[in-house]
Amino acid sequence: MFTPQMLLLSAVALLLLLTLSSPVKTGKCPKDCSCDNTKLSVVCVGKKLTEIPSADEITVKLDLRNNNLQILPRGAFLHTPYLTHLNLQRCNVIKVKEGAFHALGRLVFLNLAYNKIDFLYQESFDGLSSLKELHLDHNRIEEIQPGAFSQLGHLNMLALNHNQLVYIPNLVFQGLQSIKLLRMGHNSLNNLAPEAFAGLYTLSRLSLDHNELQFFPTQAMMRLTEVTHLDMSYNTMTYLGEEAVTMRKLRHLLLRHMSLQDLSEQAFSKAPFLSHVDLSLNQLRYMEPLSGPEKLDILNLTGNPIYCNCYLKPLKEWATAKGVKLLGACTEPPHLSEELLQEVTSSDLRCHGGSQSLGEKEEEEEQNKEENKGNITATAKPKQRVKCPSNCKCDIETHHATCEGQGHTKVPRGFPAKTQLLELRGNHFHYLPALSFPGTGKLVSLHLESCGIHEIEGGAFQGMNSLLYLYLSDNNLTLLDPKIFAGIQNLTYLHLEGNQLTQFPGSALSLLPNLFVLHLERNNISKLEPSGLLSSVTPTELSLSNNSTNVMARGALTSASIGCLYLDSNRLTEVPTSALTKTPNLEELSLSQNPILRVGRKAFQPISQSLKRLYMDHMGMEKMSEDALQDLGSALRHLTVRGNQLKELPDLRPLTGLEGVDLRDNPLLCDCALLPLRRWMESVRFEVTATCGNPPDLRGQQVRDINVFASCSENASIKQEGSREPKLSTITKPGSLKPPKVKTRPAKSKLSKSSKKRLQKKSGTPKKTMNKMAL
Ligand SMILES: *[C@@H]1O[C@H](CO)[C@@H](O)[C@H](O)[C@H]1NC(C)=O
Ligand SMILES: *[C@@H]1O[C@H](CO)[C@@H](O)[C@H](O)[C@H]1NC(C)=O
Ligand SMILES: *[C@@H]1O[C@H](CO)[C@@H](O)[C@H](O)[C@H]1NC(C)=O
Ligand SMILES: *[C@@H]1O[C@H](CO)[C@@H](O)[C@H](O)[C@H]1NC(C)=O
Ligand SMILES: *[C@@H]1O[C@H](CO)[C@@H](O)[C@H](O)[C@H]1NC(C)=O
Ligand SMILES: *[C@@H]1O[C@H](CO)[C@@H](O)[C@H](O)[C@H]1NC(C)=O
Ligand SMILES: *[C@@H]1O[C@H](CO)[C@@H](O)[C@H](O)[C@H]1NC(C)=O
Ligand SMILES: CC(=O)N[C@H]1CO[C@H](CO)[C@@H](O)[C@@H]1O
Repeated sequence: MFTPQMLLLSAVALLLLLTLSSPVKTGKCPKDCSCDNTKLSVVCVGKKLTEIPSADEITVKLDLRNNNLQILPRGAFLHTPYLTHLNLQRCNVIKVKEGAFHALGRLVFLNLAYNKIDFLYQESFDGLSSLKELHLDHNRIEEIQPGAFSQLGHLNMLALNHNQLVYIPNLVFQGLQSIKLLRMGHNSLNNLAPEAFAGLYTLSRLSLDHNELQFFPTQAMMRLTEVTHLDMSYNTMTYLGEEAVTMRKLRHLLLRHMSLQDLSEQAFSKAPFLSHVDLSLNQLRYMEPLSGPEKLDILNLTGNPIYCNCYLKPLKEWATAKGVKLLGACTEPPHLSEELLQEVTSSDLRCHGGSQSLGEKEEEEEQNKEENKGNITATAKPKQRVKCPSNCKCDIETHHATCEGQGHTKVPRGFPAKTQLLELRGNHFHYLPALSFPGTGKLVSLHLESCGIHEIEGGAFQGMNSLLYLYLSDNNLTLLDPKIFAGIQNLTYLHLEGNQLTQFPGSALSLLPNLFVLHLERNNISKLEPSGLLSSVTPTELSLSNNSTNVMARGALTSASIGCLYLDSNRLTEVPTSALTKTPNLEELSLSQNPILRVGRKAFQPISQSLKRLYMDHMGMEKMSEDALQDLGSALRHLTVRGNQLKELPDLRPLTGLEGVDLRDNPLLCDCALLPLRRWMESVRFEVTATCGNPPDLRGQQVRDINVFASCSENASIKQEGSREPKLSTITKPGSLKPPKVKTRPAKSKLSKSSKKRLQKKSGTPKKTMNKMAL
């Protein structure tokens, strides 16, 4: 009746029963391992272990690097359900069976790098519902079954680099709802299915370098709507066609060391936010100006065999006009060899026989020709013969003209027709009539700061079709004529800060459909109301800091485009929740330095899906409702409540997407009641800065550095009935914990000084990402 298999089965069952039912004693440490009961960590590194040691049930960190586990069976970690960190690097793992990680619902970090895994099953990672980081790099993965990651809804980082992937089928990454970083460099990818990246709505960084892609995988990449950084270097592409890169948020694109010989001038036309394009170490001999990206800062052409002749001239002029930094050097012709592209002047770029390229006909070109006769470096020569108004300077090479602080009382006339930047700050214009700037149709940037301007007639800027930047800061404007911006519909950046506007200039702004950034700081706007026509403008960044705004009416702001809103240093007394019901894409909000003493329930509910950075420092805030932030869920990345009067904090644990929290300078009482906060700080993988307010001898000290917790009863939070996890909400119940008993060493902060600094910087005041002047 009994077969050997059955015997074996019952033996296994018995063994399992024994293991499971054996009494769990605190302090028990598996053979060959070292245990730290303070940190609840068990370390068994390099012990030739062939099975998972049975660590204490309450173990939080388990380090099993350098062993010989080979196969991770189903339910391999059932006996350590509280694990948050598990390191299985270099364990000779060949197979991860489906369900291997069942029960590890608290695990946030799993390292399986440097093993021999070749296949990922559909359910390999089931159960890891809190996992944030998964390292699978340096394995032999050739295939991933769709659904392998479907349960990893909190995963931020997935490393699949240094494997043997050849092809990525459709929908492989479905379920990764919080993923931000995906590494797939150093594989053998030569093909990506069109829907390979479907569902990765939160991914911001992707690396696909060192693969064998021969074409830019346009279709697959189009699905990555949030990606800002993409590394495709070291692939085998030779050409980039029109609209090859169709990625609407991409800012940094690395295409180093490929075999690019040419690219369409429209290659990036569907990547409007590119600011850094690295095409270094390719085979490009020349390039056309790129159309599309309006905010390109750097174009890296280092290590390309660039031929610096007249065909490069459009690129050079475009770069100068747009403020694009061209990195790299000429290879040919010999007399320009190794000359930096940044330093070559437009007039150096000539074709054989001295002909001035491509049919330039404008007056100043003629002048240039004469001046440059027979002397390549003649651009340093004074340009007396250039047309330029008196008391002004006009530079033909850069297309800049300046009359800064020359006491002009009328706008000078007669600038070179190709002038792109006009600097007029610090004059005394007071009043600008209609058509104040004739013949400036090429102007891109106009500076009129501090000119005492108190009135501008409608149509003053008419004719400046190319204007993108207008600086009217620090003047005395109280009201804007509804037609003031007529004729400059391409304007993108408008500076009106430091005037005396008392109303939101909605009707004037309705003529600017392309406005991207609007500065209205330091005005005197006290009410924001729907009648102010805020909905007629569509900037992505709106700064209303340092006004005296005390009212923000329901529906005052209805704009799908607004992403950043700065309302700091105003007189708001509550979070303007109802004003934000129609701003579904708001990602950054600053309410710093408003007298908001209480933040109530669901204060951020209307923007809970989009809000990533929230600044509420120095408001005198005394109370934050327990569920003030809970709606924000996983979207919120940075939270600052520095410098308030908070004695208690709401539970921050539901904010699973956090990357930085600044709680400094609040009157937190640093005693055992704060242990749960300290525990949480240590359990999360980002910087939480908090300082003590009391008792007096600890005031100002970092919660992470103090050692009062050493003397707190260890069972305080661990042995609480029904919960083995630090409970943040117990902060609100000081005195519920007993005084010192067990002497233990305080855990040290694991972050290096530099990373602390970095994070402090990040979580300080709102970072104004507004664009610098591009010229
Ligand atoms: C430009 O490319 C070179 C060569 O790849 C590299 O060393 C350099 O760091 C790059 N610079 C920037 C700003 O991209
Ligand atoms: C070109 O002009 C520079 C000064 O502008 C002068 O030093 C140099 O000798 C000139 N070279 C020739 C070939 O004329
Ligand atoms: C400005 O906008 C108009 C249409 O609104 C467009 O035709 C024109 O090309 C733009 N000019 C520039 C320099 O972008
Ligand atoms: C005009 O504005 C400047 C700077 O904003 C300010 O210093 C000056 O007092 C203002 N003048 C009047 C008359 O309001
Ligand atoms: C702000 O506007 C109010 C009227 O709304 C006015 O009384 C006050 O003087 C203005 N303040 C400044 C600094 O212009
Ligand atoms: C707001 O005003 C304060 C105090 O006058 C100043 O320190 C701060 O820099 C101002 N902020 C902005 C954005 O203008
Ligand atoms: C911690 O454990 C000790 C003894 O085991 C017990 O006396 C004490 O009440 C416990 N403290 C809490 C807060 O449970
Ligand atoms: C010009 C002006 O009135 N500025 C005010 C903007 O709002 C801040 C905060 O209320 C005031 O301090 C400024 O005086």
